[in-house]
Amino acid sequence: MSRVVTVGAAQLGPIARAETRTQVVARMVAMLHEAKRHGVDLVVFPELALTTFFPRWYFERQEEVDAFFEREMPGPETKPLFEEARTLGIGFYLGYAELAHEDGRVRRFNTAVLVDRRGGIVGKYRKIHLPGHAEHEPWRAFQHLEKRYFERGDLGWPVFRVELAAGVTGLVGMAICNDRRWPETYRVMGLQGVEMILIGYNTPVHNPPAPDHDALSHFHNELVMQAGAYQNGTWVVGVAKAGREEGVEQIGNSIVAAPSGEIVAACTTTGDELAIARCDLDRTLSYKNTTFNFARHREPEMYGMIVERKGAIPPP
Ligand code: ING
Repeated sequence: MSRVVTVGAAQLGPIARAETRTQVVARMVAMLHEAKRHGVDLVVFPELALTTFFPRWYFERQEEVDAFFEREMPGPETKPLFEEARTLGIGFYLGYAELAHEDGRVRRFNTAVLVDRRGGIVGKYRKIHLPGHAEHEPWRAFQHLEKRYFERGDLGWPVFRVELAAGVTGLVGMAICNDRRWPETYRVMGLQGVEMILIGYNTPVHNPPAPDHDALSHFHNELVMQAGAYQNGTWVVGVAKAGREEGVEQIGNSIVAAPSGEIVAACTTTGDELAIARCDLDRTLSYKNTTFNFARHREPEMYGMIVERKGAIPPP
């Protein structure tokens, strides 16, 4: 018995600030067609895939920031992507900046949606781990103002039961960029039986507060997703917005990690590139039923500190 979903990690190269959503959507539609030629069922695009990674800049005026946000999904410029995907029978993950009117106020999230093979939005996730800082820090070569421009996500990490390929239904979850560095992200979905986690990211090579980590950016990228996959018996698909974008070098290194933790597909450029993997969802079972049989082996009574304590408190 096997339940194979053919996945396309659709890495995007740089998106210039001046590039329009229509131009970016055209690049994505071209990747959907390449994916179709290779029998791909599900395509994963990066985080904030419709615009340049604008948190690298400090903006005085909110209107300048809001120009990077979507007020509806799909909207006029993204509808062609949804329609083409539906025509091709391909589902996809799309990261974008969401501006919503909820609870009587404007809310701004770093969001991803899961669209099924019929072009319908079947899942939404709003980024919970927002890295960087909230105030302008001119000492940095470039800013990372996600804590300024986005609210913390309020949807948790839901897992969705979706028909991912003809006759193949699977349990899919989503995360965004910095989420992938935190084990809790994977475990919350693992505790819902997740079989495939989709993660888009924009990761600068250089991290101003820790330049000594720069040389390890690929190692850390792979380490966290391989670990998350293995420790929760799930497939993990990580997809970059890559390359030198408005003067900032961002890693590519998009990968597909199997439940074993092995990397089974990878991009090797920093441009628009499709890495393809045949993912048998039943390969999760040998991990979920043995080593990581949570119901049999976990000891949550001993884990209280993980949710009760935010920062580390060493002994006196
Ligand atoms: N980007 C980066 C990420 O978590 C970062 C931020 C870079 C954190 C390097 C630590 C080291 O991949 C986003 N968008 O979260």
